[in-house]
Amino acid sequence: SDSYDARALQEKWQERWAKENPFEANEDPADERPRSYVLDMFPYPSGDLHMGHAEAFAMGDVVARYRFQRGENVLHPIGWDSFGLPAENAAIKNGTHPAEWTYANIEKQAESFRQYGVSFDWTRRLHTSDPEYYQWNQWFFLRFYERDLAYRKEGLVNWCPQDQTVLANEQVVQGRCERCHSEVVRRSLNQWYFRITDYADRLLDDMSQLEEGWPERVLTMQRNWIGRSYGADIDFTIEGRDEPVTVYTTRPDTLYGSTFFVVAADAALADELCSPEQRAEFEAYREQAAKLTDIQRQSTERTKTGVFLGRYAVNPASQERIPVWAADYVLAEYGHGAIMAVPAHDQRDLDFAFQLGLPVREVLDTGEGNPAETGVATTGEGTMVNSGPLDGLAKEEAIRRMVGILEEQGTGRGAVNYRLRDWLLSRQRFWGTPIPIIHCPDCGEVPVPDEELPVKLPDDLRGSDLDPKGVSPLAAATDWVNVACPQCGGAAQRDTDTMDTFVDSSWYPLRYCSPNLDTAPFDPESVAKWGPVDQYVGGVEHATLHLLYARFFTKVLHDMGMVGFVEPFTRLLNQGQVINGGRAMSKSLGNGIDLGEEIDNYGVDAVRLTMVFASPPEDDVDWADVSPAASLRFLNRALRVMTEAGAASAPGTDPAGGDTELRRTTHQIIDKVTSSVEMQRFNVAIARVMELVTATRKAIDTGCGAADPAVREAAEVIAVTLSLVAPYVSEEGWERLGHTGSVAIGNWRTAEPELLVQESVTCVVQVANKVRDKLEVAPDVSEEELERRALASPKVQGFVGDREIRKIVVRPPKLVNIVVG
Ligand code: ANZ
Ligand code: ZN
Repeated sequence: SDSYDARALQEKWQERWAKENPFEANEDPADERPRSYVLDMFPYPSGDLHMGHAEAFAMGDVVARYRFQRGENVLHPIGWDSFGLPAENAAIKNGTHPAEWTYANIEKQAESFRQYGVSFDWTRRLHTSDPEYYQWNQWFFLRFYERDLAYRKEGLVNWCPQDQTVLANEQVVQGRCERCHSEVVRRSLNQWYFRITDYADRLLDDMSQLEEGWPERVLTMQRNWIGRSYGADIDFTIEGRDEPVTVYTTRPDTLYGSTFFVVAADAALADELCSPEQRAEFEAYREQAAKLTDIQRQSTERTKTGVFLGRYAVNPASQERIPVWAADYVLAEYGHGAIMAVPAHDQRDLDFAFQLGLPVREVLDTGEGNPAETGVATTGEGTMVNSGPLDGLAKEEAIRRMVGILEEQGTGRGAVNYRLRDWLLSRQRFWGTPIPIIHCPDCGEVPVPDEELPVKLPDDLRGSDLDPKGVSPLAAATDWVNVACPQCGGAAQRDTDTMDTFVDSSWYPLRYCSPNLDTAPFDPESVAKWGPVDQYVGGVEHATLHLLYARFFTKVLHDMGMVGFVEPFTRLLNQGQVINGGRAMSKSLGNGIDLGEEIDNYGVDAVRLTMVFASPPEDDVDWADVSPAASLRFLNRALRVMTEAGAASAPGTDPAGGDTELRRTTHQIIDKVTSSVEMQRFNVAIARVMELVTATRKAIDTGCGAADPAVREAAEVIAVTLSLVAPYVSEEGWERLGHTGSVAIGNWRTAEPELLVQESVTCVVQVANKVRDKLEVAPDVSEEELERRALASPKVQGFVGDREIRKIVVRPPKLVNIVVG
């Protein structure tokens, strides 16, 4: 066929780029181009690149290449998020060290990225599993520890029975492990945490800086995840207990409607409050409840259950005695682990009351019927009833009044509550950053001194040494574990847990600014020049994981005086997924598409073009609905146009005298492609380039002919705009057009305003009643614009000379008459 040889083009240009490194960010302070930082979420080296990578990196590359074309000094680095479980599981299976699998996959992916033609600065490459990198995770941990932002506590944690490790709340998705999808169970363990809750308010409030640049749905997910609510803490006296028990409520106005009190069944408080008569029943219930997963516990479908604890609490407003129950629908780790139940106005409480025959008292009349009769709790606006001093008030006023009363009595106070929990950091697995703490029988927790970092992973564990056992495999490496206490010199032991790998990804954008620095995690001056990231590109699955953690880290580093900004990512683009036949690709469905095969069949450019052209970047690409073969045909057409134009004229030809119609089309397309790329409608931009190819073909065949300067201009614009998605064909076309350097840098064109005029009208300009010039203007040109253009005309200026202008008659769009003295 007459198709270009994609493989040959790829080899040719890869070699050229490897030699010339056109995408290296420039650190020279004399370089005055505006700097920008474009970052794709770095990959996990799970195997070779797949279709998902191909899509994400094609989108990120459009952004980066556009900025290169606009003449910016772009930082577009690449590295690997190379710690984590899959490497460890592969090592167990193969009897090897996780490093072998990890670094082999990294090499594979690096090679594939080069082939894929992504505009990376390869000189800044990093791998988080290198000690040169992870030593700084340890250094940060120690700084956090000094600031009381890292601490260890015993508590109920999420445990993945499959992966045999704890998980952060963020890694539990609908009650299942984010990685292996096993149902998560609860265990009580002594674990390390980062105190992210100290930053809850700032994580919420600083989102005002992200409203322009981040997708609304990600902001909403973060807001809900942090879950700030305003309400009150109310102290209930418990009969027979000295200390009152505090509950958190968002509805202090409903206090008179609280007809019973519920403690989380798995909280220590339930055990403490249980009377001897109820003990047996309670313990049976608790055992039953412990078997449930979080999914089951939180299900609204499930019939509510609970057990009376044989005790009474006293409502601080009404002084009424109310029974204390234990139930599993109240969560031990939220609020204070106990609630005042208001069945009339909270559906969960109402279901419980109906189930267990407890009284329901309406305290806010909403006109929607009494919940005691309808079984539907009312939550809207209305008038307070059955509430002593609150009667007759509206809800908001009643909330304020009740908080006032409680504060006066000293039995309650306004309070803010968050859903966000501290970040559980420890993992009981091997392939991660060792926690730099030494446990000494005499001195307790002792930080590893900075000068002893990194605490490197031992390299003699492999295969079955890494079998998950519920404790870290590091515990078995006794040579590694047993050390002298840095404080007293006595026998002590290293902490054997490793850090959550989300620590690694929380600060890698900063590391790229000075990737080889060995005296600090990054150079603050360099970060000040490049940071924050202008455009971040990656999947929405990180909305409450990586993105929340990276924001937290940035704020802490800001407080430590290391970075000048508080938000790491100014703009965020979430690309969609590549699916096939309407379904996510999966082994079990057998609908996987192999990226390597697609590239072999159609070439890199056609695959990239197909990804970007399929839909707006946020949408999924269904590979069953697209045609890489059609993309390839288009690229062939484009290359032929560039080739023919190149053969017919030389670079530097002035387009001014060229075919006007084609020139108009070209400049309108420049304008539309530019605005489409800026609005991240990359698919629309490509559609416009396709139109330009068609118009240029037509001009060559049946119009002005290949040698017309307008054809060269159009062909060059095709090469430049196409370079955002099809780097090989556009480099080749650019070369055939007679250029020597890379097409990719600083070649973007700006549309000439005159040529953007839709349909132009010829305007006659007279000087002293004689026609002296003709202007092409828009039909709706304004008086001022027309006058300005007439006076700017060199011909008109020549005839006016130094005579005085007496009067200018402007009749848009057709006539300007200049009366001179
Ligand atoms: C009384 C009440 C009356 C409530 C009413 C709601 C409506 P958010 O907004 O999510 O913060 N609650 C408090 N601690 C709880 C726990 N540990 N487990 C389960 N539920 C708990 O929710 C706050 C509300 O959730 C609180 O306000 C409390 O119920 C419940 F008409 O108190 B409310
Ligand atoms: Zn000691």
